[in-house]
Amino acid sequence: MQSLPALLIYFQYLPVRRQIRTAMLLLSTCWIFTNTALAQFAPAAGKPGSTAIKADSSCFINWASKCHIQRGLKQINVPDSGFASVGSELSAIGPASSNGVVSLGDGGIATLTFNPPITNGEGFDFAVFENTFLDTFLELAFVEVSSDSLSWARFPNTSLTQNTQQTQAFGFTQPTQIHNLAGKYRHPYGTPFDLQDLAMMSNIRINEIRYVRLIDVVGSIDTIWGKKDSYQNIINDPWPTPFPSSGFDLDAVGVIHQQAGMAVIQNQIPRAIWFDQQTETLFIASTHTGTLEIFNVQGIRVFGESHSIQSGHPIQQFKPTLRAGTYVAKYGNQSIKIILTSTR
Ligand SMILES: [Ca+2]
Ligand SMILES: [Ca+2]
Ligand SMILES: [Ca+2]
Repeated sequence: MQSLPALLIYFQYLPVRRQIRTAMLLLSTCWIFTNTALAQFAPAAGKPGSTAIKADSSCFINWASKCHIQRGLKQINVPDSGFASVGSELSAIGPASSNGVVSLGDGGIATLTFNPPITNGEGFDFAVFENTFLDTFLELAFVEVSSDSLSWARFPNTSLTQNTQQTQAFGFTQPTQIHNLAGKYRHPYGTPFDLQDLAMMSNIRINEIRYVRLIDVVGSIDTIWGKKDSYQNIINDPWPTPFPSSGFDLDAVGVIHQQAGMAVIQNQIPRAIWFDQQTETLFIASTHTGTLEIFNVQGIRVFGESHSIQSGHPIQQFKPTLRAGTYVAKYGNQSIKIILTSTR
């Protein structure tokens, strides 16, 4: 191999055009080398540079209030393998480490509701908790957000895991090879997401994220079933997993930044009932069972229903299905005036 001074002398006597071409070749080689070297993402929880956030961190100010699960099969290429069955919709509501976990199965979907909506604050805005107990046994899910539950935006994600050899059911995945996929960190650490990553998406409002959905990555490297990251690489994830706990096991989603509205009301007004005029929704905060009653301006009761408040559901919401008009809503010993502008 020639020494560096000898190479510089050689370079000096090259024609100018070849000098430019050689310099460009050298630069692009350096660029590829640097990017390959840097194409590693944040490491496992507890390691320097990790972005993992522990469940008991004070940065979490709220948790999902509702969840809808669409289960996936235990094994997507075996139609009679049955659906994943561990946990229920309740499992993903409330703080991490409460109510157990819900398994999504191959390609299963969990849609979570947040009230008040998540907003794009400084840095990370929410984090997803999965139940894995090892830094390298990772089950992954795509993360999508929506303002209206109709139009969704997926976080741009990367998997650098090799995809020529299938990761087996209890095989290993390195967190440094994964970016912006839920399930990167072991329990009780959350994988955080920054809505700023979706600032260019016109179909959502990043300061009004009412829904987050998690879609299990079908980890097969077979192109028929496999799922791709944002760069069209097939994502290798433990598969097949023909068990009741198949697929992504969702524990919780913690909120870091949320709209101030209801939080202010919650913190400053110790009311059992209040009304959000914008969405024409009643909110009931109570730790015991009570009766919600609504009266029209003539004082006639037009609605009455007892509400049992479940633990983990400190606030319930209710949209009155009444004619447009002015009413009084009563819960416990508190009453408020509500105005409905459209008949439902
Ligand atoms: Ca943010
Ligand atoms: Ca999976
Ligand atoms: Ca849970």
